[in-house]
Amino acid sequence: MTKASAANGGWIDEHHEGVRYGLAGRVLVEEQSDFQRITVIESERYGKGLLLDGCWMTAEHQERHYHESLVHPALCAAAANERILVIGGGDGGTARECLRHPGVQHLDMVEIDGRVVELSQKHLASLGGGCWQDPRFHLTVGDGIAWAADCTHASYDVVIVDGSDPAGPAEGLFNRSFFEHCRRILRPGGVFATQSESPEAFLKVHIETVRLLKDVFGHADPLYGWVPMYPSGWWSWTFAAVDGPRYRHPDPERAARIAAACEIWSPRWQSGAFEAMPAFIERELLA
Ligand code: SPD
Repeated sequence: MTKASAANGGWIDEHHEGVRYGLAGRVLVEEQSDFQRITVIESERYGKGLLLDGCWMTAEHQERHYHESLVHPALCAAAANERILVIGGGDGGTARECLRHPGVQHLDMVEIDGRVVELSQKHLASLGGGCWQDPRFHLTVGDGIAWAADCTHASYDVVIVDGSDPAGPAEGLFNRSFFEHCRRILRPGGVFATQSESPEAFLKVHIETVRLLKDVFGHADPLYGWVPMYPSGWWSWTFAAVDGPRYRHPDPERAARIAAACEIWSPRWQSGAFEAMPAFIERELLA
């Protein structure tokens, strides 16, 4: 069970399977939306941060680990990166990284919880940066699963899922029929990307997600990195494509332009991160 103890003597913790992952700080906002409990905090080390249903989502001074890893392998390698769909991502960090790519002409972001967007705009403004005003950016507050199901085929060059753990509103973001719609709405040469949990703290979900994506798309590979505030700190993102593992081969021109201003991502880092599959995961995936 995962829960946060927000008023725990100056510590804000996510509890997960007998371990606490905490930051020293104070709670700024705590409220129940129509979908989840939203907590905004001010931490000593990482600036302002966001929890949903007691689980760490992001924080100002470490969000780039997560958002750069999720976005750039896909946008640097899809055949085109003109039309992008982001499902979830209400804090704006994923959209911000996508919009750094000059090839992007239109980005739809479909976030189920409008309060996450409002509170992020107010308290975590650096996450979205200029995305909220960017004319290429189009926000819909609604159900991303229904959006994907209702889309006509071949609508997007890249589909990115930036959801929370598979419980509550994000549960349906990890199942076969959702992934099949994501494949259907990708243009030829398109790339799908999703956060795929921790190989330590969420091993079963991680393995099942990678297996399912391989089955649905034909090609899928996890990339391993870290998000220090998340359970275990060790995290993964999985990329999938129909026509081959094109996400492993960033276009050199796109990559050079983007990597110059990245904190974590570079073609070299990405290459190592795809190779950094631990032996026990390799065995599981081969089984
Ligand atoms: N266990 C946390 C998984 C959260 C993934 N989404 C984070 C949202 C950042 N934009």
